[in-house]
Amino acid sequence: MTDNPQAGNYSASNIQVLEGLEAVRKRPAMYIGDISERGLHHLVYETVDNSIDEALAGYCTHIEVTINADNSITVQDDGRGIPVDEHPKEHRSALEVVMTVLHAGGKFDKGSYKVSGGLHGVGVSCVNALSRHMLSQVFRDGKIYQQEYEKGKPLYPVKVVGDTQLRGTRQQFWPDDTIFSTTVYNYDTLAARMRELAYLNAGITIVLHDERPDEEGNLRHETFHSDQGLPEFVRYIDEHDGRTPLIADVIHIETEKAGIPIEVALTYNTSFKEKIQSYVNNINTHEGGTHHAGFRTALTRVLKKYAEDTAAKTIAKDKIEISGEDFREGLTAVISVKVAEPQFEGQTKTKLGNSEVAGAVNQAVGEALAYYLEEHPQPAKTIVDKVLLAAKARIAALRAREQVIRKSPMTGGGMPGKLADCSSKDPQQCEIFLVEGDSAGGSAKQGRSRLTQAILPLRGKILNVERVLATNWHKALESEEVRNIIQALGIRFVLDEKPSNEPAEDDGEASYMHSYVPDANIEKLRYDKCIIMADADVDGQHIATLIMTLFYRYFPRVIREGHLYIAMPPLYQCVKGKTKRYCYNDEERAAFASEFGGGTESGITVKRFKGLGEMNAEELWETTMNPDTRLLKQVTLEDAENADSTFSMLMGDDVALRRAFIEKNATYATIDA
Ligand code: 0RA
Repeated sequence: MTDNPQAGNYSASNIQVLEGLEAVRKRPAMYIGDISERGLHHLVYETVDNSIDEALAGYCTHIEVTINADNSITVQDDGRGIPVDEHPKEHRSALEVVMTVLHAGGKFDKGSYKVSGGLHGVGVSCVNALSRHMLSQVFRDGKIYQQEYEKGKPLYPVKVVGDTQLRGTRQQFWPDDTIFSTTVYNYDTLAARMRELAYLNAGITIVLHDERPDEEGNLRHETFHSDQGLPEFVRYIDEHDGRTPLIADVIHIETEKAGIPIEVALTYNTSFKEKIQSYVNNINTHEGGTHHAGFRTALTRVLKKYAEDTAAKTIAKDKIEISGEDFREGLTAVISVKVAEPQFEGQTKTKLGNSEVAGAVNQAVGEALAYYLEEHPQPAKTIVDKVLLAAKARIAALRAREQVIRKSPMTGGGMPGKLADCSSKDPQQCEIFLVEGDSAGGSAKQGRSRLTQAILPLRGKILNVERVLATNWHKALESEEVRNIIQALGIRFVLDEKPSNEPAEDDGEASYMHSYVPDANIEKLRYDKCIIMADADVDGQHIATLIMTLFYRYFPRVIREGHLYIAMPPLYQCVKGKTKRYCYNDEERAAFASEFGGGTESGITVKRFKGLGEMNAEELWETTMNPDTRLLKQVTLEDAENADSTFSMLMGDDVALRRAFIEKNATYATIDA
């Protein structure tokens, strides 16, 4: 490939193209978000999105994605194939233009407007620029056309390499390991996205293959396909999290308003959780936005009217005041809209800003929901009953919270007795460790740097919070352990203000997905970093899940603004002679063996850390607390959302699902031990 005689100066022919590719390689994060594992996976999404576009245009039904044994990726579809004829202006094959010119992807398709596309909509040329090697093949008119590239530069002009009966496009790329911090793909991450894409685009079949054998030598593969799309997606979400349906139907809305294609599916389950996932052009809008706001507005408006029309007596008798959040307890919904020129805002650029979308979704959902309620009085009554119950429970919980806050004013300087505070009062340089377990708490207190590190031990009692959080989660604030955390962190709840998260229902603004929680005021947060320190075993992970869930529900701002972390203790200590090194994963352990043992571990002493409690103060400092050497994982809203789902599932009604989860994770624990 590289020794192709034409490779030498073929690529030098277009200076502008080279400059474009160079810009991508210089600032990859600007084009694909970041260069971590996330960015690496983004290359696949970008490539698959092109095939999805071809499917949405009606020409493709099948997409095969393969993680090859060498961690290169192949994406093959059965579409029309990227055109290969000479581009009239560029005097090069259209394929070459698509592969090497930024944003050239959709140029050839006049009729259909491009709505899919990765989060950054950068085009496959970025994938090419960030790959040390790429191979494009087009199956068209009985021929196989191909071109190869290195770091985005063509090695030769598009050529015919054989005959074929197939039709479609095949892309294979090898991500550049001088750009990405890792080039190892994660099957589960890709599977989750392919599943999501299959649900979002009914009728398309996506097959994911992993050609890297697992421990037993097996190769994984999965087929993702949904006939109905969103209604099946909503069912899947509830089943996956172990929630029980409240009504038998999934309400499905598929329409177009003001030129905006809108699809929504919603249903209710018996839990207390609100789960609304929204998408714009197949991109998950984690932070919500105008489509999400329009949906909420319609739901509140229509259900409120229906409840007032049909349950007037109960509402009057019990003096119930229904609030927006009451309509969303136990609601699971997926919203998917297609917007021609989406504006993404917010911290992670996953919040839709286009104001025209709010009204369109509001109208579409309002009409369909009103119709459904009129036509289905039985499930409609079940929903209204649940809403009224939610309102009553919320009012009762609010009273309880007021009681709690009166009892222990959280504005004062009093700190929980168990807190070993740091001496610095500058939040910028302070951090707090939330440590599970008595002995680890003790070692942490001794081993810490007193100036900047505070320790708050959490006793086994934190687990009592669990049941409350699962059943009547408003009441978790009454737990002493939770109050200690709130007090230590300096978080304040303001009682008298209308919670800032409950937007005027029509404005289409400020609609965070998580805003059904009266979010805490964190202006007075006393620590820049709040670090969860728990064992790497099943129990430790359980506690970490619980604490993340707690933060996610009560103080998501702490997470959103990047203050929550998880400490990552090492798994091993490797010693050879006088050299001692902590290894945080198996790769580091293997690297130590190859560096000091010539590839074997004979002569190397490997000590496995079983838990934080086993380390003395000095070890704990050295391995887990010392800011210069430790490994911390910053918790993202996505992580916390997943923790919340896991938590709900663990505490949910589905015993079989819970057992399967525990067994799966317990297996890892035994393999580890
Ligand atoms: C524009 C025009 C035509 C095909 C495509 C784009 C196309 C692009 C990709 C990217 C991945 N798979 C794809 N499949 C098709 C065809 C126009 C024509 O044949 O008339």
